[in-house]
Amino acid sequence: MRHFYARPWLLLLTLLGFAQAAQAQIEPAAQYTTLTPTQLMAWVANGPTAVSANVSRVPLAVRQNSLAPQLNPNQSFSSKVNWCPDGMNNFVGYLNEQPQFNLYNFTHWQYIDVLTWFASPVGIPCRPWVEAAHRNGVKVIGTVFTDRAGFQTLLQKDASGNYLAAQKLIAVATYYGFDGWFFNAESPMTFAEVTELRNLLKQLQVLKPAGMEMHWYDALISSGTVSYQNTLNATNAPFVQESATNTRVTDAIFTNYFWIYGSTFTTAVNQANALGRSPYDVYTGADIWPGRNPQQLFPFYNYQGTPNSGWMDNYYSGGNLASPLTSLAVFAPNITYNGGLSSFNSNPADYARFYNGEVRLFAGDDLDITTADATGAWKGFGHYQPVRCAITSLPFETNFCVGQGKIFANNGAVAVKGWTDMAKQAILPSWQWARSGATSVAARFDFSRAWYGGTSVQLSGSLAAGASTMVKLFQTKLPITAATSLNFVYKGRAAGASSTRLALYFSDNLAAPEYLDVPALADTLWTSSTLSLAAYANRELAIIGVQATSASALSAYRFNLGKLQLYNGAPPLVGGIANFTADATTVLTGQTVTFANSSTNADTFSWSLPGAAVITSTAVHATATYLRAGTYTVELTAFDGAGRSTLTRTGYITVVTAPPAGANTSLSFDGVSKYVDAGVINLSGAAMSLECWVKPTTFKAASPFISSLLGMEDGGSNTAMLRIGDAGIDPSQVQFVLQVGATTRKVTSVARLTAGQWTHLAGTYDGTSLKLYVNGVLDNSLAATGNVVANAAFTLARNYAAPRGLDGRLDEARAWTRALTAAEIAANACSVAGTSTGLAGYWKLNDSPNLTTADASGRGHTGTLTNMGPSDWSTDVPSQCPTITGLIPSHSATGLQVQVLGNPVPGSQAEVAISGAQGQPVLLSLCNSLGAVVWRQQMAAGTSRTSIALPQAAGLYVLRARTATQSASVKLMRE
Ligand SMILES: [Ca+2]
Ligand SMILES: [Ca+2]
Repeated sequence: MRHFYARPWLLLLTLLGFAQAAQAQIEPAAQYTTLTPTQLMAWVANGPTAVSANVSRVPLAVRQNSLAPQLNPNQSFSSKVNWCPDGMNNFVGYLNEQPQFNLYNFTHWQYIDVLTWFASPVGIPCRPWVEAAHRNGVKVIGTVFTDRAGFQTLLQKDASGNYLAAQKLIAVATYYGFDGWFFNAESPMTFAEVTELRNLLKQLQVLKPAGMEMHWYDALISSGTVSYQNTLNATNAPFVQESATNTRVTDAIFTNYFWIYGSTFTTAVNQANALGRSPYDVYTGADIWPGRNPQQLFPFYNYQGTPNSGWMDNYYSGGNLASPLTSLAVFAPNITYNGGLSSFNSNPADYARFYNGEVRLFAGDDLDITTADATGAWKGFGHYQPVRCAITSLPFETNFCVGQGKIFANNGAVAVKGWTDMAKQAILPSWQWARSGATSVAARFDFSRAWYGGTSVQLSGSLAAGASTMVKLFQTKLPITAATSLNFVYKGRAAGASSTRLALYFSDNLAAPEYLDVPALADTLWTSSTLSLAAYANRELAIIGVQATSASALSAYRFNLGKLQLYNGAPPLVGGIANFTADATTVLTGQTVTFANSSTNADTFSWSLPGAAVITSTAVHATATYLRAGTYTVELTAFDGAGRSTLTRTGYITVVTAPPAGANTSLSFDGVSKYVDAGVINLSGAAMSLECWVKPTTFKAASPFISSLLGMEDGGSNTAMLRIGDAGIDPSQVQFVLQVGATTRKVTSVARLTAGQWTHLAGTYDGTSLKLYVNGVLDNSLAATGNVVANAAFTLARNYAAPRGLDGRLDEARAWTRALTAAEIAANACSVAGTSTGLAGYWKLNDSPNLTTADASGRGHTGTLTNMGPSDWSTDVPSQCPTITGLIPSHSATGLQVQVLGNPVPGSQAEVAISGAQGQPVLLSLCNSLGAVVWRQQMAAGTSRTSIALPQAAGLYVLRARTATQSASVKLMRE
């Protein structure tokens, strides 16, 4: 989205810049939460880019809003709020709990209606945020933010004139459980193209399920020109409603930010009325990023010399908060995280300033939502907007967890660890913080004390004799019955006599709350108290608060509320949500998988592990071992006294058979974390070459669009590598990058690689030019003279930074200190002699199941598999090298071998590999430790793999294999 004084696309650059600023690494599971337009067009629910772990399981809560219980009842719910942090996938693009406290967070859902998950080209919201939003009744919409070529891809139609992208966008949102799309088109198109785009949007209106919303950003006009209107007018109206046919095109428009005066709003309201649409379908945009646009939040920012923190007043007719003119869109509110209001993004210890910044957005410069801020000060969005209410039925429970913390408490038992998981965010207080009475007691989230999760709510300070402080926490709409009880968990201390009371405000008498005494405070353990609300039957509970009072002067008072629960009848078993991850999702037969249980509000667990050696477990963190290759489903039921929640991860674990030792293999990388580190290699000098085979699985869809293959890039001047993709080229084009003298030279292939296809690549430098060969044929070259500068750590499948990894396979990687000739490259793609002249490092990648790979050049540059496991060895090798494939397993020529896969054996069956039988049948026999044969079977000639049934008794056995001419044996440990 555009900024004042900025060129189109600046926002995209900003967004990409944040990827480095936030230093957030997208976890592997989230790699398809952004898609290219091409990937979107190919998306299917059972395809490789559909991520089941990203499916939200929380339905959108229904809100019931009331003005009377607001701090200021003279407000309006007509004006909606679209909240649009800049670059969501860079801050919070995670599907699971992260071992990091200082990720971006949001704790004011009650003031917004829609969260735009702003990411590109096609940004899919991440489940934990969707689930947190939905619990609060907030919709989350994904983003389509691409260039002309991207939109051209999306405009493909079938023979009947149906836009395939419209179907795909609905299918993606439906599959993942989010609520629509935000369209950001900021590169010019032809009139014909932009007309097609409007037709696609119209088709989305027909296809979308009830409740889904499509928002349009004010950039293109109907001619196809980019021309920001900063309001809704006749020029951009055709993207909202087509007046000639009275056809709905989108549900809302998010206008650009370059407006100052009230006429912006008059124009928008008149245009919406003329279209027969609500003025609240217009979200007048505010870009609150410092120093960029007119809508600055705080008085220390000026616009053209004038403090402008009162710009929000323009949204209301005559300044009357009951009469909003349009809705509101807020861009870049992550100002609190990486815009200078805190250094939380780089320093976890700075959390208080981050959370204060979030409070300041909504409560104003005085950080107090109950008070009017000084003239010229920022008043806070909460001054203008009432709190929405999703607390409308019993049971209601909260543990005040903000979804991250520096501790994790499980029913008061504290583990010290930094963590973030928005899916664990509780329903948070409606006001932060609505305090009245004595100001010497403050309310805040306490990150050091929690009953469950990372935080509790704390009231602390001092009180003068007879003084009291009231803190309103929740605005609710809860029907109380004779069977309703309130349970709360608390701790605290007071240096003297004090009284803490819960305050219940009912809709029929909002002026006078009913008070419930909190039993005496104790600071050692959390106390749980339950109170009957039968006395208030048939009344509607509108506000829940807490009050601190003291008859005598009190210097040190603290009250922590860790849990609050209202329910009818027996206490509900609320909130257990099963969740888990595996330490590896692709493993070998016999390898143990450990499941990390990240369920919330649960204390007992039942695992179902079909296909594993042991198929059930009640451990918190279960382990499983699989004896046969295949894909396996894992199911966890988390109990909170009784069964509450089951999570089934279908086909979650892939079990593969290890390639036999010595087989010709390749290595599989994930594009995110896996690579091989071969240590420092010196390739500096007059000439050099790099070679490898590569089979990409996917190409990079996000900046910097690089998939590294082999070589070095240390951030200084040492640079020598083959990679795929770079800024300004297609992510499937190959690049040979080399530091020659003082200059970094790049030669890019004309050819584009094909995913799923093996290709041989070679880059050479001979002192006069860089040459790039694809499948042995010279593809491109670049003149250069000087000496190569390349003496640094040499890696396979990664350089410089983790996001530059290869998602795919590598084989036959070589580094040379001389320029190979075209004839050599063409002749030696599949193998060279380790003693070849100038060979500086040579990884045949034939080292299954080791976690190192030998340097066949004899120079000792053994590669270390990093973030990898034995299941990353693959027998998928270049089919262009058949003779090599056949020759490598040298063991078969040397004699009979028998191997137990996964030893010790945890179950009743063992998987056995046989090699070297030279075409003869094999007699397998199993002896116990006393030498008695307990099992015996003849294997047909050619058998290389079999399962054998083991006796009940654990212990040591000996497995013998025998042919007419050979015998071999191996010890087998039965667990
Ligand atoms: Ca205020
Ligand atoms: Ca190999």
